[in-house]
Amino acid sequence: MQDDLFTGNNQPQQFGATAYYLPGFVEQSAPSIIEAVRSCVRQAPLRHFSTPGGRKMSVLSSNCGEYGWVSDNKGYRYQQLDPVTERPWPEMPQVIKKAAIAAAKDCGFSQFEPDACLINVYSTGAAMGLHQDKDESDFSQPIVSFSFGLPVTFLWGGSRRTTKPAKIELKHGDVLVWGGESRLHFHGVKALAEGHHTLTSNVRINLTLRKR
Ligand SMILES: O=C(O)CCC(=O)C(=O)O
Ligand SMILES: [Mn+2]
Repeated sequence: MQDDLFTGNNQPQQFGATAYYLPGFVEQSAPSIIEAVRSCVRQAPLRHFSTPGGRKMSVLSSNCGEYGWVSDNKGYRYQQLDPVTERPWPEMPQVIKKAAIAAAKDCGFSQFEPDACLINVYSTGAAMGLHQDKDESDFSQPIVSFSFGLPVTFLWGGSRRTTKPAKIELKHGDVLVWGGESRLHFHGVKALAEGHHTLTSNVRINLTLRKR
């Protein structure tokens, strides 16, 4: 049974008021999740989004699910059609959706209904600056974030940009869940260091699951 793939017996480690680290939660299901991601990006190709300010993001992105997060000179938003293919985003693979719901539940968010999964692929040097996830309409829904492949330093800030962030070393198969009063905390990732991973080669894959 699919659910047996989730190592849900690891106790979540709290790193914020309602923010949790689940080491290795998706390690066993990683091969099937990564295969599902490959299928998605064959249908909706990876691309560098531009920020509203006109800067190209260093990470390569795509989406699966009913809605996809996009960014261009008109702003950040969710939309049902991929602006590149002008088609709906690929359906969210069940192996991804089920793992995210299970992770959220383990952290006390039993009503998580993800309808958007942002796929981020980091190559050497790619990073994400401190930001808040605030393009969603219902902040009572948490954020669930999967890491695969190369390790990276995740930055966990406060509710203001000026708070010095804490560092969390994320490795293959780790999951972060944050919601409730931690939902709008600033976060980001440091530049990816060069390396090799058997399942992802020279990149890190992040999946960020949210309800739009
Ligand atoms: O890559 C990560 O771990 C974080 C990604 C993220 O915060 C985002 O896409 O909003
Ligand atoms: Mn984010």
